[in-house]
Amino acid sequence: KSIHQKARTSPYPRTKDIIRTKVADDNVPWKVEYDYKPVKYTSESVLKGPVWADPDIKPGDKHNIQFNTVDNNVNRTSFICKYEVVNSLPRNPMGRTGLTGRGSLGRWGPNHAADPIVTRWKNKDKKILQFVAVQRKDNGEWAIPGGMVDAGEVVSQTLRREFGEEALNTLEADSSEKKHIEQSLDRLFHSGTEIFKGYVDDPRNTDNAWMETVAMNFHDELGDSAGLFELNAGDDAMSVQWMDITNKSKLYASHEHFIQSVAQLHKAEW
Ligand code: RP5
Ligand code: MG
Ligand code: MG
Repeated sequence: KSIHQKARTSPYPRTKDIIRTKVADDNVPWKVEYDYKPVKYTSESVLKGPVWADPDIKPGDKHNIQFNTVDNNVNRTSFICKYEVVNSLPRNPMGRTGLTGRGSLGRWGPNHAADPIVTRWKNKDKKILQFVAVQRKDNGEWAIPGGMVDAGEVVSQTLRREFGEEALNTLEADSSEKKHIEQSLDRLFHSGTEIFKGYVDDPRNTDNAWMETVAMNFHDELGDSAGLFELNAGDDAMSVQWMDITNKSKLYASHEHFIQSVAQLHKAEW
């Protein structure tokens, strides 16, 4: 079950008619040779060239992106390995996805994200953990309120910023609310535990662009800090709630896997 699944699903997110070329489990690894003809897709919003996106590259084109290194404030290294660059384009180290181009991802190669897993106990008996979950606007799935690491940003900033934007709606808060929120965030994000660092089986991944993340847990043991937050969905989240962590949770991308590790860390029920 370690090979990517969601990265091979169709239709491609936010499209109706972009259907990935089928890749059988056995054909996922690049070392398996066969007549592979993936479909090609990069979304209009990426091709328009916003700040968060790289320029378009055709196979074989000359370009000045430096892969497998930090290039112009963008981390293009992978947590998994030194990835291959074939015909000018980076190759997904987890194997084929049935689609070339970038889909809706801005960066060629790894697209780095950060996932803040904010937890509290449901009851005084400390059996069931809850985490702050958001419902994603793009597909309605429940997820950790994570987001992309901006150019020049450090991961600790991304974790805090994305939690603020998606779970507390800081983008629409007035300055006094913002000040209050920032004080609570100072306390909560002061110390966290790393849960995961690596490849995410994200439905947006392609043969040439993929998600990688650092997931960190920020836990409110006494229920007197994060536990008291006034949750307010914002930015790319349409709702937000404290969600019980159970083995029945169905979450976006590889997020189930991350919350399972959090349950284990705190010896909570699963
Ligand atoms: C997932 O996509 C990551 O784990 C993170 O939660 C998220 C980042 O993308 P956006 O929320 O910015 O779309 O792969
Ligand atoms: Mg966001
Ligand atoms: Mg997000």
